Amino acid sequence: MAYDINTVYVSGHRNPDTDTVAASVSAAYLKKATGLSAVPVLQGPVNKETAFVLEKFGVPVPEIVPDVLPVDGVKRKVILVDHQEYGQTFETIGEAEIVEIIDHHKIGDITTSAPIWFTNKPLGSTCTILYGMFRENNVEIPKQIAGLLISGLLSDTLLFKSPTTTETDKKVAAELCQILGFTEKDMEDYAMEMFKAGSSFVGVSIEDIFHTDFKEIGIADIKTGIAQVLTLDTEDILSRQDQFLDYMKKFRAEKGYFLTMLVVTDIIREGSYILFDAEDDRIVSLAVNKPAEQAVFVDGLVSRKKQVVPWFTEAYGKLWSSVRPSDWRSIRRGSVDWKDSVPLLFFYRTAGCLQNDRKQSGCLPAILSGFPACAVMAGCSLKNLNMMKQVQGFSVTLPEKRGPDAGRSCGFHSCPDFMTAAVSYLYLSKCLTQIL
Ligand SMILES: [Mn+2]
Repeated sequence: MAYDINTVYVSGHRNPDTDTVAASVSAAYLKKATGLSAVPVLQGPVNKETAFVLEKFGVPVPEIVPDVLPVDGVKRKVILVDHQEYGQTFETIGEAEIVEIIDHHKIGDITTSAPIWFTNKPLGSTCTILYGMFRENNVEIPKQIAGLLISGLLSDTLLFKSPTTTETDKKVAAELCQILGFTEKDMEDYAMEMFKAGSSFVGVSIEDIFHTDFKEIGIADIKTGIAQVLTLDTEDILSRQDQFLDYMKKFRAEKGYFLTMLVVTDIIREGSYILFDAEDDRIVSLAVNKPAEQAVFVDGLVSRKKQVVPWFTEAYGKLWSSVRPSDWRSIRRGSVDWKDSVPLLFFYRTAGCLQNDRKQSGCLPAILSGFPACAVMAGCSLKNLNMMKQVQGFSVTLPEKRGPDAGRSCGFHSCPDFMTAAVSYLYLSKCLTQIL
C-alpha cells in the first residue's frame, strides 16, 4: 500500500490476536467516521481464531506492514491499540509519530515527545473500550463492526471466565448482542465456535504454536517472553512437551531472556499448564507457589495480564532480595575464582524493582570493601562510571546498546538492558552459595 502522508495507521501488537485485530479495524472505522484518514494494519499474519472471525463477518484481512520508517523524510503517523510496550510493537516505532494509544494493559515503556490522546482502561478487552468511544462520538455501530467488537471482547475475556472481565464487559456484550440480533445462547455458541476454530493445533509446528500468541513483556524491568495458547485439546500440546522445551531453551538463549514460558490454558478446566525455561527455576515456584516442575497445572490461572504478570513481578522481587548488599561485605577478595569478564554488578539497579533508592551507596561500599565483582552499568551516570573505573582491579564491561529505549532512563548512552545485570546477579548468587 502506498503511504500517503495524511494516512494514520492503526495497529495492534505483534502476533495479532482477535482483540488486537478487531480493535484496529474498529478504531480505524471510528476515526474515519470522525474525518481522519485511518487504515488498520497488521504487524504479522492473523491466527486461526481471528481468520474465522474476519471471514464470519465478511471483513477483509488488513494488510501486514513490516515497518513504519519515514516516507520521503516524513514521519508516518500511528495509533497503537491493545499494546503500549516497545517489545510488542514495530521495531522502527521510534521513527514514527505515535498520535494515540488505546489500550487495556499495564502502563508500558513507550514514551512520546509530545502530548497524545491516551486511553487506558482496566477493562476486559480493547474492544470494550472502543464500544464506549463509538458511543461518546455518536457514531453508529454497523453489524460488521459489532461482530468484530463482540469477538474481541469474548476472546480476551474467555467468554467472561477470565478474571480480567468486568461488569462493563458484560453490559457491552449485551448491547452488542442487540445490534447483532444474538440471544445469550447465540453468543455462547458463537464464542465456543470461535474458540474451537482457533484452538486446534494438530499438525501445527512447535514454533508456530509457540508464536501464535507470544509476548515479550518487561516484568519488573526484566525481559520475559511469555507465550499463551488457549485450547480445548491440551493433550496434543502436552504430548509434545520435550520438543517445546528444546525450542524454548534455544529461543531464550537467542533472545537473552531470563525466563521463557508457554502457558497452555485449558478453557474448560479453567486453569493452565506451564512449560518454562529459566535462568533460575526458583522464579517459577516463587510465582505459582508450586514445585518448579514442567507442565505443572495451576488451577484458575487463565490470564497472562492479570495473573502471570503480577505474580512474576512479585516473584522477581523475592528472588532478587535473597541476596543483600550487606552479605557482600563478608566476602573477601580472592576467595572466589573470578573471571575477568564477569561484569560488575551494580546493585542498586538490579534491586531497582525492590527499592527506589537510586543512590550507589549500596554498591560502592561493597566494592570498596573488597567485593571482587565488576559492574553492569545500568542506570548509571558517567560520573559514577568513572568512579568505578578508579577502583583498582575491577574491569568494567559496557554491553552494547540494546532495544529502542536502552539508555533512555539514564545519563549514560550505552546503558545496557537489565538482562545483563540479571545474569551477573545469578553468577554472583551462585558464588555466594558456594561460599556462605
Ligand atoms: Mn487485548
